[in-house]
Amino acid sequence: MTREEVDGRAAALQRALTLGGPALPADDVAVARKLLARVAERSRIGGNHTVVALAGATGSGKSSLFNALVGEPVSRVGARRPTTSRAAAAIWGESVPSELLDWLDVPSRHQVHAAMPRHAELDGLVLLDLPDFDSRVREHRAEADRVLELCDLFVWVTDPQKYADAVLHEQYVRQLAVAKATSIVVLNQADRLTPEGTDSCLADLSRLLVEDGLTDALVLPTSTVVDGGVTTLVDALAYVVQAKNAADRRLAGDLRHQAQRLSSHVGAVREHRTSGTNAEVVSALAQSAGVGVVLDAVERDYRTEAARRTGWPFTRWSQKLKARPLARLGLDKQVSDGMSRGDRRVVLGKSSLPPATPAARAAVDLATRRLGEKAADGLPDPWADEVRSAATGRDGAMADALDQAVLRTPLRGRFPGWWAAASALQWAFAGVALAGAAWLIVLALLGTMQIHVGVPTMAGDWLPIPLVMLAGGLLAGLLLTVLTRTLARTGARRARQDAQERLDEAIAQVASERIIAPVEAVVRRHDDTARALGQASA
Ligand SMILES: Nc1nc2c(ncn2[C@@H]2O[C@H](COP(=O)(O)OP(=O)(O)OP(=O)(O)O)[C@@H](O)[C@H]2O)c(=O)[nH]1
Ligand SMILES: [Mg+2]
Repeated sequence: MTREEVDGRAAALQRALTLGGPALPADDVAVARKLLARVAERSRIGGNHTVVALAGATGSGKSSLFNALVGEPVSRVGARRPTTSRAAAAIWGESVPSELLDWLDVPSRHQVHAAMPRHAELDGLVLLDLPDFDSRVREHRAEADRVLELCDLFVWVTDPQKYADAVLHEQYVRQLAVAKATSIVVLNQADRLTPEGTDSCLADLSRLLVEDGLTDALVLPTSTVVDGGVTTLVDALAYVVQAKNAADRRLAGDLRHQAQRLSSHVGAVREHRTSGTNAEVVSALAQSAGVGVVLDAVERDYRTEAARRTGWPFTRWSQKLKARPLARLGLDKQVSDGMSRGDRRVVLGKSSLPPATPAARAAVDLATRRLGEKAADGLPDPWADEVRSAATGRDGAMADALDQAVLRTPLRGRFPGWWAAASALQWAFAGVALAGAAWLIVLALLGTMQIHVGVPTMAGDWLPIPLVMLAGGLLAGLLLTVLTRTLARTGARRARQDAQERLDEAIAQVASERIIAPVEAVVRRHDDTARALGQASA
């Protein structure tokens, strides 16, 4: 465990809190923030010191062990229980780490004599004697808990009578096991047992520790009343001190533990919670935007326009009296490409489309709710709620956005080339018919004046050309009108399809901006939080 790994975990946890803060339980967030502050503080004080606390029930012999290790009777060892009430520190090494001890808030400091055997091996050790951690005296418990939270490693001191105490295991060892801060357990007062008794006690204790989750704890027998009774503990402490990473291990363990706790409040990172476009939502929105009405208008508009431009010239004027279907809906305003969004809004205003029906609004609600449910699937509550409300919670702005989307969509295509050709033909036929009519009128006038002029005929001798011109011109015009109507119906259907594609695209755009994007933003924040917690607890 290196400092970089601790920093990496802390940064990841910090990121998770920043991203997921409101969606994570406030209590856990507060604990995590406190931990981050402790990590920052302990890392800042750093130094080469290893803070080891002797913790355990009253009378197990913490103070006796402390004195045995220090080599002097620094801590009071008592027959009256409990004895120790405040933490006391012993320091191996030349300098006293005042800043560290101030942070630990341990005023009682004893510098171990340099002449003590194995002094050099323990250089950098700060050993703390604590009050009994399960004390009936509340202040003792508080003091022990306070220091246990800050120390780098704790040595659980127990004895043959109390090592199996269920309450101890339940309330302390298991709690501390999660943070992996305990790695040494000593069975003190081993002198009270026979060697066989010690072995079976140690085996039993190891089994209980494994049940507590402390699988990698080092279990040692000690005695403060026999010579060499604490040698194995000194060996273990020397190893820990020289590794110089107890602080980082503890911090990393705590970070991992907190990140794991928070991880239960995020869901799995899953691809495709939202698919890019959602056909059901788009079609419901299209319905509520009145796309059906618009498309009918597009179709009729095309036919009206075709009739105006290619209809029979003699009745064409009547078409001009009719209002154009798109104009009636306010959908024929022109905007140019160069216009800003705001300008377009001003020019386009609002359409005259009827408001969405209750059925259409219900369809939108249903579709968006379904989208929200799918995206929220498997997410813990606060996230799921946030996703759902991102999908559905929206005001009247949606109706306005849809209206704007319809207004902005070009609904008329370019006029087809055949309209001009058909129109020219219509005028030509009309011209022929009018010429024939004029000719006939002239003949009739001449007839009334008793002037007889020879009339050219065709098809034998009985069909006068002016009549053929008049009838043929009219008939051809009518036939052409029938033909262009048929063509216009087909063209109108094409125009409808083209408009539908463009409208669907515009509405899909609204859906993606106003529904999918907000949902995706929540999902992304959740996923980033989950990933950050994963990194912090890896
Ligand atoms: N036989 C035996 N007695 C011990 C040993 N260690 C400590 N004792 C005795 O156990 C009693 C309690 O020792 P302390 O060191 O005061 O115990 P403590 O854990 O500091 O107790 P608190 O400060 O009250 O939490 C004293 O009477 C010690 O003499 C040991 O290894 N063997
Ligand atoms: Mg004591």
